[in-house]
Amino acid sequence: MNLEKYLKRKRLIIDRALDHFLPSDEELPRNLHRAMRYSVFAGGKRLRPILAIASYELVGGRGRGILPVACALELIHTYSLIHDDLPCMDDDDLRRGKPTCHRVFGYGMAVLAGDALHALAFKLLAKGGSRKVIEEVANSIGTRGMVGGQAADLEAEGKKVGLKQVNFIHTHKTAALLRACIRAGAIFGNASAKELKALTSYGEKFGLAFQIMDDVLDLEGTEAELGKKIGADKYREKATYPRVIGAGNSKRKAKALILSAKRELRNLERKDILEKLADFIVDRSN
Ligand code: GRG
Repeated sequence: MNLEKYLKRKRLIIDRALDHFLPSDEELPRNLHRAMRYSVFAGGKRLRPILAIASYELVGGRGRGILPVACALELIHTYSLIHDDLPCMDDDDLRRGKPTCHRVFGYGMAVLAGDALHALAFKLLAKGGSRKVIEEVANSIGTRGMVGGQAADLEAEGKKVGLKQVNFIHTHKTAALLRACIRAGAIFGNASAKELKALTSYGEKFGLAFQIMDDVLDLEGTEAELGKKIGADKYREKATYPRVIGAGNSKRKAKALILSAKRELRNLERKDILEKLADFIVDRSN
């Protein structure tokens, strides 16, 4: 199947579902709901819900029952971006090509919009009805996942770091949620033990490669393509792969991880989309 067509079709379905699940702009408190919708519909790639759906479909899942879970993953991602952009974290003015949530709605409303998206995500996960999926996602975004990685990332700013530390940050801050998206789709679709094992390994490698390429794009991308200021990692002396091993080696590492991620799928059926998604994230420009 053509990946571009697949992405377009899934994005449409996901956006319609997000629109349905989010409170309307007119519901009180209006500014809070406007801030939530502003950030969710600012134009993300919808990679996380698409990974969950693709993984669900790989294990034989069909239909739209996965949508509350898929949308929950996008809401969690958006909450993390809103909080990450705040002055107390990365202090960014631009996200997804638009002024960041706190620039438009103020600091307090941005914190609350993130909190409310987080809460709504768990309501949707509960609607999905799988305790295992709820646990999977909660583990991936807590202290042993995204939030723990973000804490390590903040602490590493401006300090000399080694590969071990950068790997810890990347696997927790970014890869843990991506891996959970793939596992959540598989668990929701009643994956076999063999399928879940292969998809978990694929998710780990995919997640790390994704963050390494994000580091590279911060150096080599453009503001127009990325929809955010570039060079911010260097300016803030962030713990990144290029800082430790250089941009060329970082790209080689990401490509090797993607090759290895695809190899994990070799004994599975219906792997076409996940293989193409893996190539997409190393070839992407945003
Ligand atoms: C604040 C709890 C908390 C966590 C923040 C996700 C995160 C942790 C920080 C975001 C900083 C960042 C840019 C990390 C790089 C990886 C990443 C999440 C990139 C953005 O994801 P994309 O490219 O974004 O999928 P879109 O906009 O397409 O959804």
